[in-house]
Amino acid sequence: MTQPHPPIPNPFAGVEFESHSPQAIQQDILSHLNFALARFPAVATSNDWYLAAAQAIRDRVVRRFLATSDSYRQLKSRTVCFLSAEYLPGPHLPLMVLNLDLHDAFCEALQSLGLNCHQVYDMEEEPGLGNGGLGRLAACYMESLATLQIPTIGYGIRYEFGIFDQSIRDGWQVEQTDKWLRLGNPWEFPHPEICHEVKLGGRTESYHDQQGHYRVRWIPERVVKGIACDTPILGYHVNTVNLLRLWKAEAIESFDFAAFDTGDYYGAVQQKVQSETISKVLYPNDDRLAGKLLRLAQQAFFVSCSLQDMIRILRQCGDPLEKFPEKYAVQLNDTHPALAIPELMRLLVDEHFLDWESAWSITQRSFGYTNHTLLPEALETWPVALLAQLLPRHLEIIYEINRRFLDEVRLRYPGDQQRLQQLSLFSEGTESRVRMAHLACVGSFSINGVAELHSQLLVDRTLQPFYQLWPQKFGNVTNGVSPRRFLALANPELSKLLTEVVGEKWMTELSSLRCLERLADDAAFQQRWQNIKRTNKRQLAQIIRNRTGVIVDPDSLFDVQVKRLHEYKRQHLNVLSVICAYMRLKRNPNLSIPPRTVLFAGKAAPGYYMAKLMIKLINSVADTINRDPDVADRLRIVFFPDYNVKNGQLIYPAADLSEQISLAGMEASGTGNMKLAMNGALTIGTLDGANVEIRDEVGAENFFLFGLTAAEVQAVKSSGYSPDRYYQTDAQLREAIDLISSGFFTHGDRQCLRPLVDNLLYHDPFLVMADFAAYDQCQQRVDQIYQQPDHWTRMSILNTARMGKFSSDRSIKEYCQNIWKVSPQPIQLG
Ligand code: 26W
Repeated sequence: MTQPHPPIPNPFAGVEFESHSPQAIQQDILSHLNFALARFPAVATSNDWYLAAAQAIRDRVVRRFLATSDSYRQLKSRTVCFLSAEYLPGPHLPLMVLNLDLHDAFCEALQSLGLNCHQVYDMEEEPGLGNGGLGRLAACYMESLATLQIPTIGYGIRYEFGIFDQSIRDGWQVEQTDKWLRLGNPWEFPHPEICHEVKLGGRTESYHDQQGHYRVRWIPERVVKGIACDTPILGYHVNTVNLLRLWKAEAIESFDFAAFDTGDYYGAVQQKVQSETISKVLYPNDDRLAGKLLRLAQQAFFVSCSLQDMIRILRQCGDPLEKFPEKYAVQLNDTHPALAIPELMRLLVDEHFLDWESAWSITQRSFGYTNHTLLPEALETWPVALLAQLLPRHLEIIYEINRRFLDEVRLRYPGDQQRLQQLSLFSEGTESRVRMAHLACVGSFSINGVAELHSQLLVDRTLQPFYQLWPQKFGNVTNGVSPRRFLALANPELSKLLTEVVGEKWMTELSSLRCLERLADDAAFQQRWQNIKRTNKRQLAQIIRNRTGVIVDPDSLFDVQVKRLHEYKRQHLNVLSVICAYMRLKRNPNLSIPPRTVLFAGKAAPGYYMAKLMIKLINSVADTINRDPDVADRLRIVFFPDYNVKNGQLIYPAADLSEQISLAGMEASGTGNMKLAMNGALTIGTLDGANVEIRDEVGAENFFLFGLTAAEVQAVKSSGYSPDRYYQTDAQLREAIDLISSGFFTHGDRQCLRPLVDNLLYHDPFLVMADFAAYDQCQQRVDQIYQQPDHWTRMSILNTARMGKFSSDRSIKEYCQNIWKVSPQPIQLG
């Protein structure tokens, strides 16, 4: 442990050493280019300039980072510890510049060096340390927590390879490894001295200590070390810089000298390689559990490092372990970090010698659990055999938690055998498994879903028996997104207009955009609104052309479905309706519908065959339709490759229509729906996830609703669903499906898309066929209204005006008040 340093006077006290003038920034950039990168301007590459510029900005962030850390050392209030296996922060530099209020000075400084700030921003590789919604939400929350000046540490894994890069070859997805660290990461501070050891494998042994207490020790097969890699998270126009601490796995010794001495050089190095493997790569699945030992090791690794770190800090503050729940609110971002519950028990009982009851009381008062999915196949369960192999002590602890929990249940519901089975942390099937959601429920004081409907379905279905036991634990916090990133950075033109109307306050009080309502019918304002959308669409059209070769018309309706590829999200429903529109146009070239550009983007999990086939379907239909001169100026389809935060920021501002067409009851919340609506896109969607609340806010008349409700879905399924009925009775649907089957889109190949068609005809687990007619009709209403620009623009303005609720600031305030009981701690710069 580091010794506290005797106080020394602050050498910078009273010194104005941080200037925000363009000249000072320019000087700093040059100085970093010279002294940090050992380069001079004449030979500097674009990446050198990016690194030097980033470091100049970083200095200003670090000053606030240190002030924040220093102030938190004396903190008596609670710190939020956000545990998430995934973070998708997007490019850091533009956000840091915005949050420091340095945009103009920074661009001017670069200009005087002959550089353009957008070209410099473009050099940054984004950290793709997540799959989709869950990881991006974690990043929005970290940004809002800093903006709201809440002491926070985000803990996670520093994957060396994040989510794969996607390209499209012959219509199929091709995955490339993401090498985000290749050119250096200026935002990361590695702290090898902040490290914790994590045990894995082996066996346990019981013994009696000197006082005669029964104790257990774990004799691991191997031990790995986690090194802290810190990224500063700056709030908007505040001095707060919170900490994102990601753990990198290393071997405890670089070489096993015993093996080395016996001449087994490779064996010696192997151990090092094996240890480092733990944080090597992100699992690219967001649909089902890859029942992989390595994934379990990742989860155990990062929760153990994080909890040991919290205990270290607690000790450093001189507080006893009993203070843990007063010092920390630990939030579990889904069940991926749920092993934190047995791990905290293990640390308290085995390593710090607390008795079980005290340890359990500490644990239960520390954790909150957020559920992000209702899909049964995405609810994590781990085979007992796997846990026994990798985490034998955790398994014992989980058994003990379960034993005591079920005793409680027996007292509450005497003789109710079925309830015991429903609630047990273990499921009994062909192999026994641990249900991680149950573990999270039992070990937490708070359980929440991420949208009203989702939280209701948790209570009514997925976690119903837990709700009956502890209704007071349950709540809802509807997701939100950062208006700084998804409006201010993504859509500078619209932001300027918003600031002109309401002032800058919309950036932190998004509800203030309500005053736009009074301008919704103002012709001059509408014109400006349309001009901005049009400019954004022109820019996106250019990018689409550069990246895909497809030429799209900026005056067409930009219809956007961007999200992970998944059957429940129903990209194929969209495609079927596009095919129907195509056929209508072929039959009747005079059809009065506006030209449309249908844009898709998203990654498919590499092992998810149907999702990959959906990408192939989209591209096949796109190729065929885009090549047909009959519809050349009427319909275009684009698959925009490599959807990530950066590309999302290019797409949202240009969208007219936002496709949120998941089967009701399947999408926990959605957050793309919020980003798009904020940017003035109108939603076509089902009553699913946060769509329900978006529609409530913007008004039913400003939302294109279609489809079965969650309750109707359940009724259809339980009365025996037959997709074939729709094929038989709906001539248009049949024609679209037959066209795919005929090989029309696949150069005569009738086999290629067969599994997708068969799945629709004979299984259709997500009721594409049942919702088709309603969707297709709804799209025709969209066409009609788009042809009335005043009407459409009014709806668009009202969407942006009424999205206040969906700022992540609102979500975080609810977590702070209702769950974490924490309050802002402003930071003064010394
Ligand atoms: C075990 C494999 C696995 C991996 C990741 C299963 C499930 C996940 C995530 C929970 C999937 C996810 O990202 N869920 C999304 O979370 C968002 C933020 O709350 C919601 O907006 C989305 O509706 C939800 O799908």
